[in-house]
Amino acid sequence: MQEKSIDKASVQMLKKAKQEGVETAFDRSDRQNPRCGFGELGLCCQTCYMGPCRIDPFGRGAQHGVCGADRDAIVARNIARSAAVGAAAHSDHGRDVAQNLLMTAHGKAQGYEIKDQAKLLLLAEEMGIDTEQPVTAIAAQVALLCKAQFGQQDGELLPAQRAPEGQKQRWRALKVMPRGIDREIVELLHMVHMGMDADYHNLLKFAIKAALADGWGGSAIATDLTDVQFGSPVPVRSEANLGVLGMKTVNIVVHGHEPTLSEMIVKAARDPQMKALANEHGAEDIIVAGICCTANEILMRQGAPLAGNYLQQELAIVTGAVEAMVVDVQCIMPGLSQAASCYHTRLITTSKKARIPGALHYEFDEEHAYEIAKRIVTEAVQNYANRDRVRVSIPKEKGELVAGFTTENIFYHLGGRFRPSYRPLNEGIIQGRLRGIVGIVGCNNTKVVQDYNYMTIVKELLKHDVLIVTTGCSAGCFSKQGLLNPETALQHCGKGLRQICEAVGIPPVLHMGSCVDNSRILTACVEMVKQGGLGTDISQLPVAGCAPEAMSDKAVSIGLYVVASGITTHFNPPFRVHGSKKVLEYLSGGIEQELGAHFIFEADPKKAARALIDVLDRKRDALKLKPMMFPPSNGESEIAIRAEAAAAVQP
Ligand code: SF4
Ligand code: MSK
Repeated sequence: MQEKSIDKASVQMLKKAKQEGVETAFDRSDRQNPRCGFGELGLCCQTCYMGPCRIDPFGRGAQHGVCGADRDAIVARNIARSAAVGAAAHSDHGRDVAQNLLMTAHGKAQGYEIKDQAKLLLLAEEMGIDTEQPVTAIAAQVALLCKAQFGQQDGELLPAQRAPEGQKQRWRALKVMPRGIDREIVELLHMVHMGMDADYHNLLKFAIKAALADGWGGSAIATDLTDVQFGSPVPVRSEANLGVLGMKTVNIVVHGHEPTLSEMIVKAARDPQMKALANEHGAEDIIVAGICCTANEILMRQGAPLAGNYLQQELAIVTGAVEAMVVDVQCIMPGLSQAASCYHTRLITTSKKARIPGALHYEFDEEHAYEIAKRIVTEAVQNYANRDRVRVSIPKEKGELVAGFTTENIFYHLGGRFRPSYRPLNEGIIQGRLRGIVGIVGCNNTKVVQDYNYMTIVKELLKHDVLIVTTGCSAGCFSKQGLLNPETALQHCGKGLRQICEAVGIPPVLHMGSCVDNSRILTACVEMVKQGGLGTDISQLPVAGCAPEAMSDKAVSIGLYVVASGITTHFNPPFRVHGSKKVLEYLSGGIEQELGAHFIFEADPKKAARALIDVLDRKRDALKLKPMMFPPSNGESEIAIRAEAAAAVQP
């Protein structure tokens, strides 16, 4: 089982699952081997019903599909289709949050408030909305304007204007500056229809455009309006891993992405009436813990514990101690239904868009949100008596953490309440205390030992004085492993990074939220550019991205918008590009001339870390910054680091 995960709690639950005959994604993944080589290379086309068509990668068999599409068109079209789906998923999440804010403003959403009025006013000002009117009127106008961003037919997307001028000029020159979010996604879906675009470069260009509409549009709207409605995060302490579940408590695990219902469930579970009900049923309390990005949403704002990341969703049920798993949208394995049927766990779906056979369904509706949340909590409490105590085994593992960092509050941590500024961060880089910043984001994937790539890469980067920002299930890994805890994480840091973290009182890995909150990483880069001293464009900053255990279509969209925003990004398992030399070379090289960054497709996490260090060093050289102040904590020389980093870079 150690070959499946480096997380002790997961390994323990995998053994239990095996003993109890419960199938998990890890088993199903093994059964899928060997994977289809055509699919892995991106050379299988299912676009029309004359296919599926396959291109022979060795050049001996078919080199064209029935319609004549070649390998480059098929590979690029598959990526474009994936990007469209990913951008749609993120952005539809943003639209739902905007709808919730609108209904709250109209007094029609039960149990909701507008918690961050200051951020609402800032957004209203940015959008040119009159701020001299009641808060609810401002909120309604902001929500309507955000909703209008989805269907905007012409003109540039409003939130994309936040990008630095240099980047916007590149987008305009390449004609990838996005219009409305839905507009870009629909156009891309049209382009991947049979008999449409067959030019790999053009397909990728439009995929980038839709992805930019996601990153700077749909995802940014989701982040901003979630902050307005539920409060902008502030640093908060909590715990992570399956050990957060209680032996004598009703355990509710919320899983998915949208914070709208999970916030209500946390609120309902803290209601004294619900606690009294739990006591009546013999439980000491009610614990609401999260999986995946729902976990990040309620952790960042409520300090609710995180039960695990993506590959632990079934393993939480295997503890035998989960009364209800409540899911909304995205990253929810249908296999949960089978796992839940092996225990007393009630699997409860809540979105009309994501139903699972075998699950109970309590459909979410803003007008009755709190009532629905109370009914779900009641269902879980009443299920407590059905727990088979003989089969309960909760791992002890849980890591302590500090989460809750945002573009805005990093100002205060770095500069202090009276001098909020990104200056200390930029100065740290300029002076050579910090090598740069890497955003490590993304999922788990059964093709990678769970959490191994994350831990290997992060330790290497911290040692070399790289500050890390993180979101999504990557943040889940670091939460469990103590890297978000200043007390335990600093031991991994180089001297310069350690000095800064100690002086400012932050961990070296900053948890910035869920996968839509990658938009926070973009806006933090914008602030660094504005602060000055590190170039005039995001592509000049010593920053890089890394998704070493990527899994979903959303990850493809994120990868594309991050690279298109000027941030070179390591992505593994790689995009399915290896069937086309042209697409591979473009994404890992040629795209740099057009957008200022490229992809690094590297399976070995140590080499990937070195390649990321090389990216930062090259940016430092180009900016003529001072040499690094201290050697890395393992005593390696700067010359050796550079030689190894350069060797790790792909041709
Ligand atoms: Fe085959 Fe062309 Fe249809 Fe794709 S679009 S399945 S390559 S015929
Ligand atoms: S939940 S998209 S597995 S990060 Fe956002 Fe985690 Fe990836 Fe889903």
